[in-house]
Amino acid sequence: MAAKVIVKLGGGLITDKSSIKTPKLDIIDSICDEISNLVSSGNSVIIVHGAGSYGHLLARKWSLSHGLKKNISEQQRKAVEIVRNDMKELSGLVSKSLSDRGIETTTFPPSEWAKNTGDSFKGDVSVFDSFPDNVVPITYGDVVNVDGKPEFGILSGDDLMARISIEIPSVTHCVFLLGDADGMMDRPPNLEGSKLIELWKSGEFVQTEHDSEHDVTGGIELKAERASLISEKVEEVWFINGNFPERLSELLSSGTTIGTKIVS
Ligand code: IP8
Repeated sequence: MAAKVIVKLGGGLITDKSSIKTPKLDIIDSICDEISNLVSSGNSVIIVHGAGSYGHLLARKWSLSHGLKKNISEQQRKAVEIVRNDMKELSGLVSKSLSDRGIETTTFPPSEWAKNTGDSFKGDVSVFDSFPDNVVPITYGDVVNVDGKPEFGILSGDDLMARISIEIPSVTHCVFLLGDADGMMDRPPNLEGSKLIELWKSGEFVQTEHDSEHDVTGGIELKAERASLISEKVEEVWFINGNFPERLSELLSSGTTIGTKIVS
């Protein structure tokens, strides 16, 4: 049976997080190879991607996730425009890679259709379900307008994943592709001896580490929270190592792969 898959390309997977606007083009291409295989086999795919060094570094420098601050408002407003344009550029790299593989895409910049942050943001996600199976809609974490004094804030791709997966009735698989681990690990992946958790239930303890130097959104903790919310509705919710995108096809064809399955 054909699947409807929503995939998040983590920002740390498709960019070098520590170096401003540094895309990992070979990784983007290898993921797009895999996505084009999935689409050619009759599955439908929706892409959400993170910001990595196209968003987090400037957002952190100008405290964009905390909204407007009087003493730096001018610089912040400039930074908002820069990040929005940079995110369009990063998204353009993903859509170009897919179009090089013969896959048609349509991109929805959240700054143009979403308002407010967190998973209760305002915005109609039903549009992501309005395409033929051979067209791939793309959206991403972005700086969005926020009601009231803050004026703007950061809407994470993880919140978009939650809303799209929960509100589109036919989603069969929701996959978070990670850049630095095979799935959810029992302690930070850079620690020696950290082990893959194959099945993770919301509330089970894991020792995590938040990269606040590079990350203005919630890192693995936010992903885990949103994934467990999604797992109440979608049967197959997974964290997979995006450096091995072929694991996506393996998951679809055999029902399992190396990674973490999130259950409610
Ligand atoms: O990387 C963050 O989105 P995420 C968006 O999906 C920006 O959390 C602009 C930092």
